[in-house]
Amino acid sequence: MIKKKLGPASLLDTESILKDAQRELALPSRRLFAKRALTLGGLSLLTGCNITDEASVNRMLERISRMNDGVQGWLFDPKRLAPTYTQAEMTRPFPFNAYYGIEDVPDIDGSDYQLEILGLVTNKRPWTLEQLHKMPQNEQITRHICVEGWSAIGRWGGIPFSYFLKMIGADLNAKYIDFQCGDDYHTSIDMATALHPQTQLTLTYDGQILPPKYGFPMKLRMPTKLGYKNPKHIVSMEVTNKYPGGYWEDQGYNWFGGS
Ligand SMILES: Nc1nc2c(c(=O)[nH]1)N[C@H]1C(S)=C(S)[C@@H](COP(=O)(O)O)O[C@H]1N2
Ligand SMILES: [Mo]
Repeated sequence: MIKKKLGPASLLDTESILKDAQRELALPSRRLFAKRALTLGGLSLLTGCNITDEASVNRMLERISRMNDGVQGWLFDPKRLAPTYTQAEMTRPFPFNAYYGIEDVPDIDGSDYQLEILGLVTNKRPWTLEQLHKMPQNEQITRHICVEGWSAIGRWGGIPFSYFLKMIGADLNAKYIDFQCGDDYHTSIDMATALHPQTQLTLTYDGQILPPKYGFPMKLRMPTKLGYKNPKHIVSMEVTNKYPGGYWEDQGYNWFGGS
């Protein structure tokens, strides 16, 4: 653990705080740092610390250093619900984010789309969008938190993921679910999160078919996880006991990514 010596509270040395946080997060390279600017705002969202003075900086660094997957998996309480909001509180426009610019959002044809199911599942038949839209749906208005330092409230509709997993006969004792996306993204989650009541196979945004920029034809929405754990443009999912990693996770982001 690093302890920082800082000057007066008003003179926080942002650069050196970020450098220490980067070291604690084990972010591997300058390349990643340049691509994903780590900000003080992002760090305070990630750790839940309001970074205002020397004591809070140390608290934040301590929290980051404790952020290893083992401890966070243990901290996870499947009964804890993320806060929900009213329609009036929605963020408009809801921000777009990806590892590329909005002009490169994948153009996926919904008419011949099929969601592929792989791994430890009894029923491996793929699902068309029409079939998915006929399944039971619910809605949530929740906050999406991105580690880059912004958060936004959106209204999402779709299939409760626990329902979907049971329906396809997924092995609910398996450890992980990996999601491959229509771009070159993938991320994976633990089974407890998959079964969380607010984890949703999302088909709509604000009552409309999910627009391409937010992940058409489908994303996984988890208000208990940071933005990068919420895969957009899902084309296949695999239930597995083999640790799958993910696009950002393989570059040093914390796998658990809880919020
Ligand atoms: N397929 C895919 N999913 C992704 C990403 C991506 O680049 N590709 N970026 C992640 C990150 S870091 C964030 S913050 C959210 C952004 O979702 P939004 O565009 O709906 O705000 O998508 C997540 N899921
Ligand atoms: Mo993000």
